[in-house]
Amino acid sequence: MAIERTLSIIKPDATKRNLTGQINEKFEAAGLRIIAQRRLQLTSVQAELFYAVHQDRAFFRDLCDFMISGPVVVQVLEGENAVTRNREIMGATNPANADDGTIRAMYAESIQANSVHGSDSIENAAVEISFFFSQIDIVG
Ligand code: IDP
Ligand code: MG
Repeated sequence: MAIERTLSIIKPDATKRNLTGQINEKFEAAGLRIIAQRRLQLTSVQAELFYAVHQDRAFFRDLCDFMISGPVVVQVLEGENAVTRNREIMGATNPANADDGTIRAMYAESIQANSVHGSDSIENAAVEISFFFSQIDIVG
C-alpha cells in the first residue's frame, strides 16, 4: 500500500452546522492525517475554476452558488491509499445511497449539500491540492 495525499473540503452546509471537528474526527479515526488545513470563503470565480470539470452539468451553477454560501475548510489528508480511503469514509455522493457510518450518511443534507469533497484520483488530488496549497503549507 502506498502513502498518498488527497484534497478534502468540508463544505458550507457542514461548517454552518459547526461539524468541522466531528468530520475531522472521522478522518483521524480512519488513519488519515490532516497535514494542511485552512478555513476560507470561496469566491464565485474560484468555485467555478475548482469545479470546471462539471461546467456542462445541469447542477453546475447551483453547485457553485452552494459552495460560496458560507465558509469551507480545505485540507490535505495523508495516509495509506488516502484517495480511495477518503472516498470510502465520505460515502456516496447522494446521501440516500451512502453506507451507514460514512460522513455523508451521518451529516449530508442532500445530494448537493453533502458535507464533504474528496479527490477522485491521485492525479486529480495533485491538481486540487496545488489549487489551494503551496508546498510550504503542507507539513507531513
Ligand atoms: P463527488 O463529490 O462524490 O465526487 P461529483 O459527481 O464529482 O461527486 O459531483 C460534485 C458535487 O456536485 C457533489 O459532491 C455534489 O455536491 C454536487 N452534485 C453532484 N451531482 C448532483 C446532482 O445530481 N444534483 C445536485 N448536485 C449534485
Ligand atoms: Mg467528484
